[in-house]
Amino acid sequence: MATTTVHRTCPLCEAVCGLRITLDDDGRVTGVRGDADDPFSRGFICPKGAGLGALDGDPDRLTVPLVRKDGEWREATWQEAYAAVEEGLGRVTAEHGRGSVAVYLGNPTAHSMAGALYGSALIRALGTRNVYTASTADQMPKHVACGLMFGNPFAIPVPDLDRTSYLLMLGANPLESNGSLCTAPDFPGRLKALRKRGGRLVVVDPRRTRTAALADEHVFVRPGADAYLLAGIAHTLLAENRTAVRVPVRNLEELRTLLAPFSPEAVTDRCGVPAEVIVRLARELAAAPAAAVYARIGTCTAEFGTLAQWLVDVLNVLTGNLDRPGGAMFPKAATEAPGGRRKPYATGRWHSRVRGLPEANGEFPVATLADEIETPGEGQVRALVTVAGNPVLSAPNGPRLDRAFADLDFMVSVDPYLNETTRHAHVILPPPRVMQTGHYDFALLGFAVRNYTRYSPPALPLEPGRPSEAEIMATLTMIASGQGADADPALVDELILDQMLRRAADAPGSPVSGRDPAALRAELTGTTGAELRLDAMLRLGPYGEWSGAPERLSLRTLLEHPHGLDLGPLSPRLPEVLRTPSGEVDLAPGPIAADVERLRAALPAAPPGIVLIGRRHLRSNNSWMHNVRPLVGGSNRCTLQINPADVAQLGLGDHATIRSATGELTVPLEPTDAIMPGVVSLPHGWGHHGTPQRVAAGHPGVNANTLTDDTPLDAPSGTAVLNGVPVTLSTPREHAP
Ligand SMILES: Nc1nc2c(c(=O)[nH]1)N[C@H]1C(S)=C(S)[C@@H](COP(=O)(O)OP(=O)(O)OC[C@H]3O[C@@H](n4cnc5c(=O)[nH]c(N)nc54)[C@H](O)[C@@H]3O)O[C@H]1N2
Ligand SMILES: Nc1nc2c(c(=O)[nH]1)N[C@H]1C(S)=C(S)[C@@H](COP(=O)(O)OP(=O)(O)OC[C@H]3O[C@@H](n4cnc5c(=O)[nH]c(N)nc54)[C@H](O)[C@@H]3O)O[C@H]1N2
Ligand code: SF4
Ligand SMILES: [Mo]
Repeated sequence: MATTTVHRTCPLCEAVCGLRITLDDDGRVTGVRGDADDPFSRGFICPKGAGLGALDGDPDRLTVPLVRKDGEWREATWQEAYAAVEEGLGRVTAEHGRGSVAVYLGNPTAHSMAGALYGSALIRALGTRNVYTASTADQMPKHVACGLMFGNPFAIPVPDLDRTSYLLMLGANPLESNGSLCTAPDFPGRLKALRKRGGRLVVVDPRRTRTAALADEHVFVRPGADAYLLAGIAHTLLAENRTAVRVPVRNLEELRTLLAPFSPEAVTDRCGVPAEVIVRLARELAAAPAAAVYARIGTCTAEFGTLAQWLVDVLNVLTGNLDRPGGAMFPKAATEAPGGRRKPYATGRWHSRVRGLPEANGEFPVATLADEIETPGEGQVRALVTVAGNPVLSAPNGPRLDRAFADLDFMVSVDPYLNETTRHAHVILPPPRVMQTGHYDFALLGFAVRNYTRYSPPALPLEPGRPSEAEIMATLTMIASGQGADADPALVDELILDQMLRRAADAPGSPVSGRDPAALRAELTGTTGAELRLDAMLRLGPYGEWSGAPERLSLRTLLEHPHGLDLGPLSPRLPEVLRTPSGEVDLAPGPIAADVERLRAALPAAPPGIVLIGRRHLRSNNSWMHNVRPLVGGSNRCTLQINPADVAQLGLGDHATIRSATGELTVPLEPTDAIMPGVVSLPHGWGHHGTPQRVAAGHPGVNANTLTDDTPLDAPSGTAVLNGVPVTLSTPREHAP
């Protein structure tokens, strides 16, 4: 049988690896390998990428829309499904107003063109403030910290992995996750290269992970206490006069005052790291020729997540490593929008109805979505739109959301699967296969450790009448804005293009200043609205054809380079990227200073008994790859890791009942001395009950978010506390001797 070979970016995680994929005559994927000609990933591939064919061809993926009436699912045409959405959303907004519709955008929207290009248009068209995403179970603390320090929540420095000589990594396990907010294909190889060139890697984690095993040093930390450890390091740098600030800053003296209570001796009991280790880490960071501090999910979804993220970059600034090669640097993405005004970054511009929680980046905490659905009154959420999300398994107190969703008047989900969340929808709109979908990493290339760009056009055409996910999103936008399901979805793109080009032509310093927007529009190429918009962003971007940059990037250039284009190592970008009113890095912004008071107040608190944390597995991806046979089984299991000393002390057998403030589960134990005593770890994304996903149903596991509490939050960002959850363990009745 004949085969076709295509080269495309893997859409499954943040590492953006290039893949070489073979397809047979029927369009089935017959083989997936790393793309050796991709200048960034250079042939790297992980088991998930290798399983892309199985995922793409999963017979349990939906191929037509489903509509649910009187508890019965029925296959529907696209016209019928859209009409049902129009009726359902129309009914709820007519009765309860636009604010009664909530929207939840899940993790894959950060990987898809549809999510990047139409997510905010849909939100605007819905005209609601009930906006929720996976970010408040993830990286929102980093956005808030960077918004306050740099004036731009998306100006997130990344470790310059390939040139650093010292990397202090906290709460990240890239040997399983392949990296996050640090786009680096072959992260494991890049870490090995760091050590090979004489650099030092220190990993801080309550578990001795595979990443920790590869490091020069592993430091155990009490869950949720990273902010204390980082404050202790910063305190030491200041106390020992080991600072070398090289960027414009304000509030250095204020910082000194804020950190005064957090000497290594003061924080050691709270974070579980010996004072002499804290002092040594500070001295090593200060002495390294180039060093970077990098912290991820384990430090974000924690009680003091925003403070930890702030302290990470405080350390990068104090050691002179912010914005210098080998330190923590700001990438320059090919689609970065030009310009941007200086203005104060603020959260809490509006507040949630029930708990009065501040918005951050225009979102409310996902931890309060159930409150907004369950609590009657003016503004109660009665309808929900979910796109690429599975909050029943991914949000804190998931079972409560499960019950709340069952009570909605209307719900529509854009998702390829009927799963734990979408089973509550009245309409499911399935996007087409990965191979039928164009791919550009608008979000992730902004966090890449080398400047790089690559576009993957669809490898296969759509079946006649089948919309792309971009068209599904554009149609939902049309419905939400009142133009109706029959309106041409391409109008959404034309409207956005018109605004973008007009703004560029009007901006005084812009490379196309004074040009006719219609003439600019006529220069654009692309076969879809998404491609036209990508073309416009590339041309206006820092390497763009219209910007007069030597790379002269446009969609055409990217199509001519199917393996991607290297745009060089990261280069210093300050003060250009700063958007603070002062034009300086703010080391002690007001909301941070206020939250430090919370940190100080909790300093003497005795650490609770046993606490729960999460973990990831290389062959898993949040909740939605457990139906791919090659990826499940073996060590990819939903077990509770526990230190053997705790097993003995609690007299446990091979299972335990684990209880928290919100729920209880019975789980198989996996004793291992790789985890600290007093800490247990359960992966999230499991608990597959009541879905027709046949492989997943065969090994359901349990929903770790039964145990995570939706009440405590990282105050400044509204992020859920998924790590460091107090629990108790006992022998299950049915397992008692
Ligand atoms: N294979 C795989 N890859 C993935 C995903 C997946 O599910 N599977 N998910 C993707 C997503 S959505 C994301 S956001 C990224 C996340 O990418 P990473 O941030 O690298 O995530 P994890 O692998 O969970 O590593 C987090 C580590 O934090 C540790 N930890 C827990 N609590 C604490 C704490 O309080 N302090 C410290 N210092 N450490 C703590 C855990 O033991 C764990 O080793 O991964 C992405 N990639
Ligand atoms: N306890 C605990 N909970 C956690 C975490 C943790 O570490 N511990 N991690 C948190 C993190 S970092 C994250 S990002 C969240 C993730 O939270 P969510 O985004 O809510 O959950 P996912 O499991 O990623 O669900 C993705 C959904 O998108 C669908 N999907 C896949 N591809 C596509 C596509 O191309 N288009 C569309 N429309 N849909 C698609 C899948 O079928 C699935 O239903 O979970 C969070 N929850
Ligand atoms: S590391 Fe991520 S991007 Fe690379 S092949 Fe694996 S899943 Fe795909
Ligand atoms: Mo995430």
